[in-house]
Amino acid sequence: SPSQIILKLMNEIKNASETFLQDVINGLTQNPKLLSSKYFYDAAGDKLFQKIMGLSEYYLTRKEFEIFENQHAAIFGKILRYSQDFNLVELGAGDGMKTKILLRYLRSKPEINFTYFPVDISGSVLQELKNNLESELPEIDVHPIQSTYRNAMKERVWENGKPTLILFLGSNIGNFSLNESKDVLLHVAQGTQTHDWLLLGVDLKKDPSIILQAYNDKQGVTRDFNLNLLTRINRELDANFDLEQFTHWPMYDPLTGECRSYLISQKEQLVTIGAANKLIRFEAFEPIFTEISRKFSESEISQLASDCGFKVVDFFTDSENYFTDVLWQR
Ligand code: AVJ
Repeated sequence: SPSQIILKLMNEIKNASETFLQDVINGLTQNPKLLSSKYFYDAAGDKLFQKIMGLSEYYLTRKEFEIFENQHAAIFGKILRYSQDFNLVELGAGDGMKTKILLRYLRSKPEINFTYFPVDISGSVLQELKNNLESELPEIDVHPIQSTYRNAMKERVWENGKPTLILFLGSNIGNFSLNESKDVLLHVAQGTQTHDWLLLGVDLKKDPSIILQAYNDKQGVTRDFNLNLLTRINRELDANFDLEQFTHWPMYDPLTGECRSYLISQKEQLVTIGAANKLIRFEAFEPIFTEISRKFSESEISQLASDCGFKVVDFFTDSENYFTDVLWQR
């Protein structure tokens, strides 16, 4: 009944804000302090990330766009030879701008039959994507799923016996530690059948200065994106972070391929998290670790594939070798 649906929704919202509060308190009472980058993406964070994707320093989106524009037929050639009727699942779909190139291509082929399942933790960005596709590509069957990657792969609402192609684009896999990324990809493997496909967008190791600039743009959009996490905590968890007293500090380690972002407390200070009635103490210049954006070499990608039960079918790479979309098969 309608009232049951409303109760269920209210419960989901309550659970989501309780986990947010728990994660924030857990992270800020650890040493070193940390916050998960998955909480960047509220409505303001979605807007800031869209702005980042348009920055000249942020090459990732542009390069993946180039790969899709020039190589979509080659990418799908491999898959379509196998089946023309499949589920298209996208983990971390976001606003789906790049994916639209692929969707347009698939729609232009009358023999192809597919349903698109975009998965994202941000409800607002999924709604935007759905509205956009309804007006631009109304023939496409779209089933948005608001969920984490892990839960989506556990629940698999798309399961219908047809082959599945999972899209995991835009270097989203880079947001995890190496063990976590294996864990996520193992979940993907467990949630697929033999012969299913994964198209994984990975940022390649390259000149460290190019990487660092992508996370330290001149206009300070990435700084605002990082700081927005504190704004979100202030608003949703009744906290009182003073944004003037925290600075954005990105760094790239060419050895591990990790680009890490921190927020640095500019002085010794106390911050109240009202929703938990807790005080958090910061030392002068104490960091909060907020994000990891991992870069890989091709051999590391191949190793990751075999560790997670996939075979590498092919690498699709841009003209400068900055970014790759690698096709794996179970
Ligand atoms: C959306 C995770 C791919 O790590 O490059 C952009 C997010 N963070 N600038 C990335 C991000 C800072 C982005 N991903």
